[in-house]
Amino acid sequence: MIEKDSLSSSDRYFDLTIRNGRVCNNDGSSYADIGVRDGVIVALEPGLPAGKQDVDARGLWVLPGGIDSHTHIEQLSGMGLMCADDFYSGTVSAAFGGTTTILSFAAQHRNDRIPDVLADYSRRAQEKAVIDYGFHLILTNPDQQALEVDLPLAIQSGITSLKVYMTYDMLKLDDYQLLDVMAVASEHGAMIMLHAENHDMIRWVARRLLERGHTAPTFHTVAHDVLAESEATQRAISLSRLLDVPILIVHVAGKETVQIIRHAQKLGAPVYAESCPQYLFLEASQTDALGMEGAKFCCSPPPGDKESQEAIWEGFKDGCLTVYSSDHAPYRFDETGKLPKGEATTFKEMANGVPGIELRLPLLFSEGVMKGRLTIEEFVALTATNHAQMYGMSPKKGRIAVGADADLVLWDSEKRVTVSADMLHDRVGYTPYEGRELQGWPVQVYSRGRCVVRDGQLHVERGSGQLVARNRPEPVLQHKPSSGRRVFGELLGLKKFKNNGYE
Ligand code: DUC
Ligand code: ZN
Ligand code: ZN
Repeated sequence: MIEKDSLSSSDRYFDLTIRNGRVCNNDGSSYADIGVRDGVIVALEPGLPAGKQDVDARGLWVLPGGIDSHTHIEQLSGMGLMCADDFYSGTVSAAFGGTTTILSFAAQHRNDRIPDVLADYSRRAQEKAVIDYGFHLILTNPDQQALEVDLPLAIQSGITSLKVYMTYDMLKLDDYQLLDVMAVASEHGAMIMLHAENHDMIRWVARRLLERGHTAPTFHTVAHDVLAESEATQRAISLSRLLDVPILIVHVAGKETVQIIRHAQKLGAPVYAESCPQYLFLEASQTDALGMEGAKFCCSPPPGDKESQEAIWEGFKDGCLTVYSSDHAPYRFDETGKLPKGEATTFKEMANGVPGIELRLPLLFSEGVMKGRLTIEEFVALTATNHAQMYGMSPKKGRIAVGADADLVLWDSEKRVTVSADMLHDRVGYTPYEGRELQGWPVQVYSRGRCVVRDGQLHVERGSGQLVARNRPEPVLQHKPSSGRRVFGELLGLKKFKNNGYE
């Protein structure tokens, strides 16, 4: 039996205890104390003795650290624009918002070799990150070397997810290439994340708009019609069903897209989906009267109308949408990002994306949990547990449990905050959520038992984050090849990932 609180702090068994808080996971909550040694949770029960560092969490929720599985950090865009956040500022900002793990993108440009890309991003993150991190590969050149050598090696090394684009001149893969990549993912066990928008619809509409002088940011929304998203999503799902391989549609915006995904899921297709704060809390019409300022709200796909917002809420509630990520795309409102040609920048030339890494969780806590749209368990699932499962980080990440990393966030559900760009820790300089009143805030943040944020201060060093070891995604491991596609797969020599495949 461990001695009680009278032990001197150097004799205490736990390095850290968090006591008297209400601990919540994706499947329930209870009052329990948490004991941490060497960065790992080793005890979880009421009545633990104090550790060397003892935190009183009375009156607070203790939740798993947030996992943000869609962030763009220190990434060069296809248009050659560099994000404003590097792995230091991006991870500091994430931590202040209650996130303890990010997955970011290692972006291949068409002439880059995949091993070089991965090595480059890993080196930069290792030097700067203050919380744990991992990478998805953005694949833009699925040539023979990539398909036969580099991708299989990357997947085996733990890069078990990759993002591919169906639009953007510099990034886009055609359907044939998408099938090639899906076949590799199926054979080696990786999750394909798809940016699903119809390239030619966008290109055609954009040209007509520009020819008629409609260049302002608000026309970005017109060019990216909701049908571009829903058509491409339907097509991506058909391609994935042809090969019977799991996919995840990222940054879902529109109601029709949610309906298409739900329909496919009802048919038993292994289709997963993500949405983001901008599709719950921003609206297309917000850019109408803003002139160039509208660029601060522009991302792809663009936010929809009220009905689409409702559909995203419903999708989160009924499990159609599995992960809630920021899609933090930090571009400044100047020539480095949103305005490469100053006031003369057209909607086609501005950097795409909005910042949100720090406000992702407070927005959902306030609007979802505090307003009764989500239970706190659903909040935990959408912000942490499901990400860990989706990207092969369970059981170390995403839950408060013995054996898991001590990634813990103390939430004060009474604390009220008015959002302003000045209080945030990214390097963007604005937020599309300026002036919002939020209730509930992450007041203390621990990563592998290290206090990262407390009393509004950062307590860890640059470079103290670690690369997260990643297994294959659970939806990939659990996927049972459909018997209806077996003969087809055998005829084409499609090998399934060995753990559950045909062999
Ligand atoms: N896709 C993203 O995932 N983020 C920003 C812009 C984009 O097109
Ligand atoms: Zn995208
Ligand atoms: Zn993104």
